[in-house]
Amino acid sequence: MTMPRANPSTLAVATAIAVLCGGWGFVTDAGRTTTAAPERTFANPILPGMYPDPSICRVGADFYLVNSSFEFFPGVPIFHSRDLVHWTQIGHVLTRESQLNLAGVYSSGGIYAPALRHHAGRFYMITTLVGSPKRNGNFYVTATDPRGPWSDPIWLDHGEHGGFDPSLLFADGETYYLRDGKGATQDHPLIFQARIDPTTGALRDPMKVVWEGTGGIWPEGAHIYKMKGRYYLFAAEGGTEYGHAEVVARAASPFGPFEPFPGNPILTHRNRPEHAIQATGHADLVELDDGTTWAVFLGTRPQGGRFNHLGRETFLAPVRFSADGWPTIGDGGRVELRMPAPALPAQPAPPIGGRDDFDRAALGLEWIFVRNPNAGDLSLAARPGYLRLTGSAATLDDVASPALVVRRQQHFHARVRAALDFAPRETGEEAGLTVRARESFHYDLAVRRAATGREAVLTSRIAGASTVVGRAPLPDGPVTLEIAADESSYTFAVASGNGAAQKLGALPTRTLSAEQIGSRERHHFTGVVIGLYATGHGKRSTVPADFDWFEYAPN
Ligand code: 6LW
Repeated sequence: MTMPRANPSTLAVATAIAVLCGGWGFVTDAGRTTTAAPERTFANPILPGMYPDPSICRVGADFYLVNSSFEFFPGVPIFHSRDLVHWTQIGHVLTRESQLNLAGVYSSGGIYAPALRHHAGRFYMITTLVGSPKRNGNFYVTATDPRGPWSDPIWLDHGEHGGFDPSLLFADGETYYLRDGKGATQDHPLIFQARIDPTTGALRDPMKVVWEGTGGIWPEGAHIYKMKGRYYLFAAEGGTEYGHAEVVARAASPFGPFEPFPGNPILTHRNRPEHAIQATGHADLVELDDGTTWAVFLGTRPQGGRFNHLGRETFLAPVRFSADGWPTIGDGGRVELRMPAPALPAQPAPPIGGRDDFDRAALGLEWIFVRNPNAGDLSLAARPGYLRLTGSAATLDDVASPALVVRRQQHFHARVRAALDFAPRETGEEAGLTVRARESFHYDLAVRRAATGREAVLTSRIAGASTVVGRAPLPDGPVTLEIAADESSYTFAVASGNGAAQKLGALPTRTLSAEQIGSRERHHFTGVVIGLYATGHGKRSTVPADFDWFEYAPN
């Protein structure tokens, strides 16, 4: 498949960055040095780790943002910010099985590309469920409080098959429902739209093709906005990898005809192969009271060449409009790891990571499960101060709900440790720490029982084949499991009692990259998660695994 040719943007950037949030020290005529307010900048990505397909909305001074969540439960993390830069997770949108049943959903299926909107006192989150043996398609849920509860799904498949990346526009007293749908070939879907009744989801018109994109593969992630007296249709194109881009078209009517911007794409790094940020696209916009417009979008930070293992992350950049009303994202479509910040009072968010002593009644919002968890596999109450996981028959290799709780790896450099009290009685009973990309790709640092006694074992599972990389006998008693991550490798170690950590081996990050996995599997849209697990390998464990604490320390 040929990637579309790059289309260099010819748009002149009209607005100087300094106008947005400037200030420089300068020497006055009198020789005194006056220091203006230092220029405020922010660091991209604004949400590091697996947070792709961001969608944003504003309610007064508050911003809310959601991301795709794939095979993970609860689904669709939701964040709040007041400065667009610092985000605090306030919950998940899909928290009940009646909203999200991931049984049988393959990894990198599940929940794709949500869109978040607010209208007349109500939040709407619309998304697609992919790969369920039961029911797939587009649906939305609503809430008056973004922290929940959110309603049960209102399905929008209307008897039609296909369609993904849905979005909503509330304008003109109407609710416009936009989504991808069938095109001439699978990788050239078309963008369809209809008006719907927002309370029932009923279509008020037949779905109609409103745009075909500019010719690149996978026109997707489309959103339509009413801005500056016109309807602007933004879409991603070029596939979600290194050819990714954002393009724009506009029309006088919400159903078009849409005129593409001659300077498209308005965001891409496909011509910057050496840049730290790659694969930029899939943007959503928000307008501020000061008249500025900002985009959140996905991007990756590949390591060691073109290998990204943290997944697609959320980035922020200003949107600038030319004199004739065409928008461009960043600096003529280019974005940076550090950019001038929005002119909003800074509102720092709690730091990412730290130690969880499992002393609270519920797990923190950073913890997620692979598919809907089985309640009997996990308890914070059975042994106060510990997270108790009881291994079920399911293993980490199965498309199932193993006794597994994970968090995203959000930093290239991190030290992850867990204290485990586990005395397996039978062969096959195992518990430990895993670095997971999907069922067929993960690294496990396990405690288990061998014929000779208890041991720590490091196993690498690559393309569905498991290899023991290191092992060490373990005396009885609690152990500390440790993973030291850097850009290129994970180093695994175990310590028992107060003893020194013993290294079991190091494994490459590259093997868990989207590029390496994607070359062997149908899709790989996710990034690495790290977490705690237990399994009985085909039968329920006779003893639980008690985790005293877990620490994720970026360094
Ligand atoms: C998302 C779509 C995409 O729905 O990946 O490749 C999907 N593009 O826009 C999952 O992130």
